[in-house]
Amino acid sequence: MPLPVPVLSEGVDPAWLPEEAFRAVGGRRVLIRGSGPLVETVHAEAAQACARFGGSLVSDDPDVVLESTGEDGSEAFTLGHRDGRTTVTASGGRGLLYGFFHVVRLGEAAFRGERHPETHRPAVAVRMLDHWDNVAVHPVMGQVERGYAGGSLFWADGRARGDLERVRAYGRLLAACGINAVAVNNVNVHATEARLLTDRIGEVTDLAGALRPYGIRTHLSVTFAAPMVLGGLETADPLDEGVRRWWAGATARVYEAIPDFGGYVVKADSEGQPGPFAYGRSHADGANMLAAALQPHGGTVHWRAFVYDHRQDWRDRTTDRARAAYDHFVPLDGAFAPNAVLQVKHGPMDFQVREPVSPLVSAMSHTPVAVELQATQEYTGQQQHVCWLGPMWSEVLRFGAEDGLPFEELVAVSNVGDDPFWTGHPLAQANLYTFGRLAWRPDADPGAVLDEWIGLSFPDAPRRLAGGLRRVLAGSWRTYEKYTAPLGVGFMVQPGHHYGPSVDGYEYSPWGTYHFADRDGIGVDRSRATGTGYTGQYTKPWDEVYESPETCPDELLLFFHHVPYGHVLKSGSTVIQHIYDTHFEGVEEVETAREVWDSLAGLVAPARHARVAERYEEQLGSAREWRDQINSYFFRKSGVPDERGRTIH
Ligand code: GCW
Repeated sequence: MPLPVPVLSEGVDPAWLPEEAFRAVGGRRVLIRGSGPLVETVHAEAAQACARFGGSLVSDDPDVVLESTGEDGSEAFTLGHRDGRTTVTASGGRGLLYGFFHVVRLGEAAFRGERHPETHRPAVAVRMLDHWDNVAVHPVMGQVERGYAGGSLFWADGRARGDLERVRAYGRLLAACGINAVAVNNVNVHATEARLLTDRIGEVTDLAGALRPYGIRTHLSVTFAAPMVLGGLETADPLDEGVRRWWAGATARVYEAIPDFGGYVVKADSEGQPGPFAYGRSHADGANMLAAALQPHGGTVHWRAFVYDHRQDWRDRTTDRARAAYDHFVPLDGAFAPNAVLQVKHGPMDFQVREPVSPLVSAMSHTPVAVELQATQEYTGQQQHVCWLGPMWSEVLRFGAEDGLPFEELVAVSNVGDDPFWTGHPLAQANLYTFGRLAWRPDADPGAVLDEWIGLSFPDAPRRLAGGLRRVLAGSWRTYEKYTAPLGVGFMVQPGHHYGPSVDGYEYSPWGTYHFADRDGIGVDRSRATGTGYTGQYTKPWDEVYESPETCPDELLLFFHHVPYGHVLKSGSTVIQHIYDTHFEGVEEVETAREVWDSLAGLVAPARHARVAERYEEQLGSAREWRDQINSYFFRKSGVPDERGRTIH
């Protein structure tokens, strides 16, 4: 018996799968061929859609044929439409599932005109979400580290949620946007969470069972010190035989419980997490030990490259945090096992609103690389501000991809929690959806993905609603960039929680994130000629482009160079005038967006409208705070007045 389609409890938002999204397919005669668990999922989906919209599952004369010809793991499907019949063919249930949701996305368009058979397949095989969820509520970080959408979807009351219906519904949403892997706990692995690997694996098994029918593999973050903290060994040295045996045994037991387990995610020697350095071993030694334990079972270790000195002396100008990941890992290229994937944050620092693409992404030609994006809006407004990240991610994913993708997998830090809207801010759902779609097709036009999200989430939206949603979302990332830290310099956030402005919040801290503003100028000199040499980590042409302030793109100028306030940008404006102008504009853009949103009242469900309206109030107040603090700070430092004489405090 196929499992029924998950039911959302009262008040939980259907996100991009409202019932009406299934109208086109559900009103037709649907023939399903093939067998296997994911074919059964498609069967259940189609049956429910038909029951709702008057179609039927038939054995002859169908309008649409959904056919799986085998039981392989391929995710590809072929879609065609001929002589009034739509066909979706796949060589296994996974492909059929994605084909089914593709038909849902197309709606009536799937059933019109002639469509030559077209084959769709994902550009990368692993499209993963990392949840920074803690099982036990952490005294500082709460239940979800950097989570802005309530508690965890997976963990409640100190254990895996008993009622897994919501987790099943989550799996369904993820499948419908193309995501196929989830890591269920925080990469900072605390004492309770460490045990998920061993005596508490049963809870992970339950979650994996809930996600599996929608083609999602479950991964686990583990602590490098597990042999000591869980196994009672005296060392976690990756070259120690006892340690290797311990990992092999623990991993074999995980696979007894979860045969399709995806593997481990590891944050080692990073921000206080244990790692191989303690034993004089390299990160390849560490990753390969886990890779060896996983290899017989077909699992992967995702080894994070976020390794840097977080106890830096701000007086030390020779250390540049931006260099760290490359400096640590490039010498190890070629030394990693084939099932060790290096997981690299998209920028060299830490998920700022604007960073260059990390040079490490394309420097590891003999190592599988996963690029890590951050859907949770840690530095981009914490799901209080509207900040649709599609255009930023698209720039990142296209960078260096002219002759093929420089990475093998894509990961995003999840922005989801147990909030009824899933993402706290209802419009932040667009980020999750966009991540899934761009992971499937990194060269997709993000604007088209946004339209797709609008079409699914707001079926039958009148033109004014669709246009309004597009207006408030499409430019929201650039708006956010305008009123926060300027020209790629980053940070300037309040320490700790990272919300709201504090220009010097990190300036004299050990975290390695400085802007170096003085009375004459601002920015970090990362040139080879006079700075930290970071530009030398890029290949042509970027090593040259970024090296000189004349060729460096405006939006990254202060990331790469320290320049006087009077420096003239390519835009023709000076740095100081640019700071003033963008900060005034950014706030004006939020004011306009809020008005647009207000004008949509009546077209959007009241609860959703109200939630967004509330958050616009917060966003506007916060944006004004950013504008005034940044403008005043730089006016006071530089003494240069605003050309246009606007109020600066
Ligand atoms: O962005 C920083 C966050 C930490 C996070 C870390 C990481 C999970 O402030 O909360 O820890 O990055 O990516 O490991």
